Amino acid sequence: MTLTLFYSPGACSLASHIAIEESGLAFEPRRVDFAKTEQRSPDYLKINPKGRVPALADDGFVVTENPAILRYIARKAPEAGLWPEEARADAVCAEWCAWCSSGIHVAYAHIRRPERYATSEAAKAEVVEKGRASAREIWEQVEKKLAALSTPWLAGERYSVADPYLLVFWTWGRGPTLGYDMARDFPAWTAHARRLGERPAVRRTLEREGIALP
Ligand SMILES: N[C@@H](CCC(=O)N[C@@H](CS)C(=O)NCC(=O)O)C(=O)O
Repeated sequence: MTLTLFYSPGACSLASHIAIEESGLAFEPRRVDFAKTEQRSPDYLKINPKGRVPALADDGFVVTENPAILRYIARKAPEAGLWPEEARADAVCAEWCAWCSSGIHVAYAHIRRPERYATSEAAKAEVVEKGRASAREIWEQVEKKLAALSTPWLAGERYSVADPYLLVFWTWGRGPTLGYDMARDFPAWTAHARRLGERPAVRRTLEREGIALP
């Protein structure tokens, strides 16, 4: 087996984990235990010196960062059709992946990881407070985009890697940090998450990570 996906249950690596499960490629899922800070262990830092998940190792070649891994998986398994060919759908898929990575995820990180952005306790508290406002705003922007969507999936009639990427943030929305009532406040997003939850590959991955279905 040449492909190994390093993930941590419930982390943003869920996007790459679902995508590789969808791809049909043979892979080994390797859990990185945050409780034991394995992401900063010397062995893991040899794989990803950034000390983060996900990382995908392919016969000595390592790729990190969800958007890059998602694209790599889609290219390795073209028959699975996980990245759109058509120019506009391609752009929409890339747009969602970029937003997930640099917008939605980062807004959330201000709440969960204020120590990345400030030093003193007072400054960290401000980062968290601002992060809460930004997260709500960005969650509402996602909801608005999904409510206006006329297709079942983000990039059109066909499922793409952008869909499981967005699912990560739906699960974080209902989690203890944000504690949103996703079904009540974000119904279009919840309908999208539930469509994902009907896919066998998504169900298998959520089960492996111990995450409840949407
Ligand atoms: N931009 C990266 C973000 C990766 C990232 O921040 N992963 C988090 C989990 S969601 C992590 O590994 N955190 C471990 C830590 O901060 O110690 C990506 O999209 O892959």
